[in-house]
Amino acid sequence: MKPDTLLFEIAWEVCNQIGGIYTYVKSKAPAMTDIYGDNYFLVGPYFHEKAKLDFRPIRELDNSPLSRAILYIRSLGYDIHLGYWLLEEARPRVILINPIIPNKALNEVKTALWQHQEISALESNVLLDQVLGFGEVSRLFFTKLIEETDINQDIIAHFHEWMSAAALAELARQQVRIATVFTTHATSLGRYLASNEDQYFCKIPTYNWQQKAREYGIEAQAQLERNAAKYANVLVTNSESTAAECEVFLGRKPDSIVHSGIHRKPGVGYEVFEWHLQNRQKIDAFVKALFSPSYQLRSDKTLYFFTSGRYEFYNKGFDVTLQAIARLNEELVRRKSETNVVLFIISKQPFHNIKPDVLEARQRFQELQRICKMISAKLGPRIYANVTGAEGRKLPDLNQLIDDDLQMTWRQALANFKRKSLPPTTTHHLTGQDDILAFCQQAGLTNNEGDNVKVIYHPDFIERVTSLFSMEYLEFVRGCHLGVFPSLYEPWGYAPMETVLHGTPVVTSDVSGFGHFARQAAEMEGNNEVKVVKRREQSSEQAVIQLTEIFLEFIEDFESHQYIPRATLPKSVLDSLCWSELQKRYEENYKLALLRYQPVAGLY
Ligand code: 1S3
Repeated sequence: MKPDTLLFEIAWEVCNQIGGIYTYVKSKAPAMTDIYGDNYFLVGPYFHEKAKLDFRPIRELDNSPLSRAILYIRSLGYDIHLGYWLLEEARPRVILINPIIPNKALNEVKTALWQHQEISALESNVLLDQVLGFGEVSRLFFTKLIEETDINQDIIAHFHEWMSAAALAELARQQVRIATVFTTHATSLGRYLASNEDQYFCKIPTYNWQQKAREYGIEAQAQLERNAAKYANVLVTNSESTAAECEVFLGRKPDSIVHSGIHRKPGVGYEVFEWHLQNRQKIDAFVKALFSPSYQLRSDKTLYFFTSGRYEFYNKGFDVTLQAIARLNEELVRRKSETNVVLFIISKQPFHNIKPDVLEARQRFQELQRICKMISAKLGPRIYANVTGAEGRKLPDLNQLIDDDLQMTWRQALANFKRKSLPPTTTHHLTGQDDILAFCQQAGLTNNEGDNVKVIYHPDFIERVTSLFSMEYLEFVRGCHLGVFPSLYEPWGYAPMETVLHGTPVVTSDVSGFGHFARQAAEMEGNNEVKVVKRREQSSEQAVIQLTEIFLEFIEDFESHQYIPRATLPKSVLDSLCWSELQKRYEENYKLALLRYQPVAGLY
């Protein structure tokens, strides 16, 4: 590849976290900026509230072709931003495009879509309109950029998922001088069918994509996705099972399968255990803050389970996790077990605000911690001062050492730290009905003192700055005891992968690309760290039974002190999942795209 090749990666989740593609672009950026430097750009949608978190705009544009293309787009009245994505490990340059365009322009886009690709977008929805708006502005941007650049300069546009790729077919039709790669991380039909059709995976080869798209009301979306796959110079996906969907739903066999990777190998051995302990203490503090005003929950008898991911209740297996956890509770209560489990559910749902009760409990707990520190600071010297000859072996009566002021402060802090109601099951006030909350209510998972299982639903992704835990997501993962991901549809599966790679035991499913891969690799090396729930051919009920058994086994190991708190994967598996390795596969695909790209007339 020529050293001055420009590479653009376009994804709906750049600076916009929704699901796994966010983790994909974020974790890949450091490797890509290392290789391409200033010639590497990420392109995503501009949403003001999200962009203000970690996007730093570049206000002064130079006279480069890229700046000229940006100024041109602005002169057309569209909203486009150039800046940096402030990631921990890299600062990739980012172009954010406001996907909301004026109605007149949107209608023209829809007319062209019908005329050139016979896709009807009349029955639109908010997402589809935004996707088309984003597509149009990105098409104009790339077209102008090519006009402004030297004819010998290679330019590659790598699109991810249908939402970012509405421009792709039109760029091909207009023979714009740009090599294109399309990576589909899932298929639209797969997302719908997996949770609505029995035996979905067995039936994939029999489906008629058009009929199913019509049935589920996603024709325009499915057609856009199909055309992106059809007209990309190279088609890539992330696992064998998504490749099978591509052939049936997108009408094209992928040129290559590249797994989704991680930035760098996490630590191993003792340090992993240390990190677990440190982070677990932070989770302990959060749980204490939430539960102690109602009743005591002993940290040494409590296990932290969690599930996380895009809010797809059935696809991500939230239903199976909740049902299994409810059965686990019944069984632990029946056994009069002393072990408690707190299940955290981390996802993203619209909410009004964090519950004031939760913020207050956290603040009061911090106040209590401060007072405890103050008491110990005062008590220490008083204890030394009371050490005398023969009596020195006995600990003095501590109550005698606490003066009235300290007693009073302590009592006041405790008095404030009481609540008559149960600890909340959700940390935020949600804006609407929610399947997770509805299930917890109906199953009686409402954090009663007599129940062994408690639930904390955090309907926002964890970021150190905004989250209630005051920790990064991966620190939270490290502090937990078990990650639970019995997905029904999971083309790859970042959440289970990141969990086990950061040393936390994990349950995934046999439909997860990662689950399948890890199991195969681990079995070869006689390693059994990744537990797999069967979802491909088993009913949900059978999956619930299997998961409940896995939970119980885990707890029995914990109670008999046989539980090994940290998980590992074989080194060969870890190495092969780093972007530094996987990126080489993309280099091959980029070369292929450049080779294949040639402006052929009469493409349509
Ligand atoms: C998709 O993100 P999702 O959570 O919507 O892409 C991820 C990255 O390739 C993949 O891990 C996941 O299974 C897909 O579902």
